[in-house]
Amino acid sequence: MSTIPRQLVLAAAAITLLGTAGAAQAAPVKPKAVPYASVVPAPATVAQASSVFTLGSGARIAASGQAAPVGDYLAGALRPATGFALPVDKAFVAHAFDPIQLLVAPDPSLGDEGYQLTVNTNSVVLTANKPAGLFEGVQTLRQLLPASIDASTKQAGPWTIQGGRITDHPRFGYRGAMLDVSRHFFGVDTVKSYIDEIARYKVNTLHLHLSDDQGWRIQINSWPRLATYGGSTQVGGGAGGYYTQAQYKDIVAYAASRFITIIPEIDMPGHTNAALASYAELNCNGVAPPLYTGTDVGFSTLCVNKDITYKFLDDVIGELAAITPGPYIHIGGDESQSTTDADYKAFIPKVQAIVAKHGKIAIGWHDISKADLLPSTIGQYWDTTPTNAAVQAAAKKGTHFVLSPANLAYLDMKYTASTPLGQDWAGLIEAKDAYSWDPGKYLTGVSAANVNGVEGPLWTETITKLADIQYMAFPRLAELAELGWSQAATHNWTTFKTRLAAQGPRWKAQGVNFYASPQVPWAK
Ligand code: NGO
Repeated sequence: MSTIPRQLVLAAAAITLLGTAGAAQAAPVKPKAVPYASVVPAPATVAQASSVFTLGSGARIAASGQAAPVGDYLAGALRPATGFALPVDKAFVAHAFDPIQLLVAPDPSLGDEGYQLTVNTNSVVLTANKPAGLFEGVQTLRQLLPASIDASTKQAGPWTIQGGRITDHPRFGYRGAMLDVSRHFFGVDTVKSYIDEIARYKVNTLHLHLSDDQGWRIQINSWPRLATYGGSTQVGGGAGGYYTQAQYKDIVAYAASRFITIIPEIDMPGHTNAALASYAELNCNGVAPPLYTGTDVGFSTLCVNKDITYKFLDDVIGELAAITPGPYIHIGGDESQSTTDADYKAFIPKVQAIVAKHGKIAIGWHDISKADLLPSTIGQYWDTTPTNAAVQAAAKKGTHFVLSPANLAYLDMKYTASTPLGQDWAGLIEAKDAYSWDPGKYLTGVSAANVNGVEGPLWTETITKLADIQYMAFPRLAELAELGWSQAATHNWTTFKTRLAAQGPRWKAQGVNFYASPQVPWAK
């Protein structure tokens, strides 16, 4: 990892000294730029030079063809704090006079999300094999500007970027966050804000936990009471809510414009009280239970032996698949304590078949490993110990996993005993703990080749607003994103905590309510 070259620091110090001594011809002081070593997640290859680029008020951004939407996004990100017009030049393929150039050009070595960023005194050139890579490169570029770039109002500048070259690509293809919108409901704007914040750390997946005992949060036209009745409350008895299909599509499109795939989850066969309360015929005894606003788990189950259950799931998954362009439908499958083992093992294959019929790949909490899995089905590991016989057996047959160990990756765990929000059943997760594991080596008997990546779930039994989401997610989601993106060789808490520290002023500028862990030497 490079830092500011020592000679540059010394030269700057010498110039300052000359200045105070009142020297006649003081050389212009090079503006201070953000060192490459403060980018989170750490890029794969970094070569910092001594040149510095300064973004001027007349700057244009060249971004034509496939690069154009990313150019618009970059301009939108930089306009508020700079106050510059930053027109996006879409007419040329790399306009040589535009100081910022975004280019999609075939380079398989960069893969789907890799990019190369080259900065010298006169230009910033970002190239990628795919638009997604360009977008991830833009996140790096934003972090190389002073933290005040993230303010929503005009700031002073100067808008410097350290010269050099970064070549980057991710370690894992799946880098996710999960938001539980069932225990407490969050509106479209809150979800969009969270999408914007997670995109900064190259997170590319947002899993929405759309149903649970306490609330059903997505309109299903063929079973309308799921949302209108099943979505009418939440933990503690508040009003709840649900997304119309139009609102869900809006979230999906917004996420896609940030290169984030939405994964909708309908939890089953347990965690289904909201559905069971909405339609009596889904219950084995034909009686609908009351709505539930507590926080117990494991008490509900769909009626595995009724045909109507599979008609219901076919309708729900069919409607959801039709409005979900991403490849996955999450089928939950966790904590089915009220379903017999035999029923569970019969149920999971049937649901996988329904998901496949609608052209999607099933993901389920790792509990599904005890059932027969389709080769494409993915497990999401959430236990607190790395050894699990059913998971190992499934991996041996080829199942891939996304890792969310509850004692390392759960964003709803408290940081310390005095954290006002969250739970502690899986333990306390301070900043250092969240970084203290290697996803490639975590699961006993499962090779890194079977690990698709990581996800930070935020369960919301105690979380009621955006500021709470932010407080639990940051800094830990940025740490998890680094474990997912950065190469194993960069893994080092001592250097990482300094990089993480550089995010503090950025979150402040963005108005993000982060937890200022005493383990991190936060930059001012
Ligand atoms: C568990 C449980 C959820 C809880 C969460 C709270 C899983 C996969 N199922 O994780 O219902 O909300 O813990 O931390």
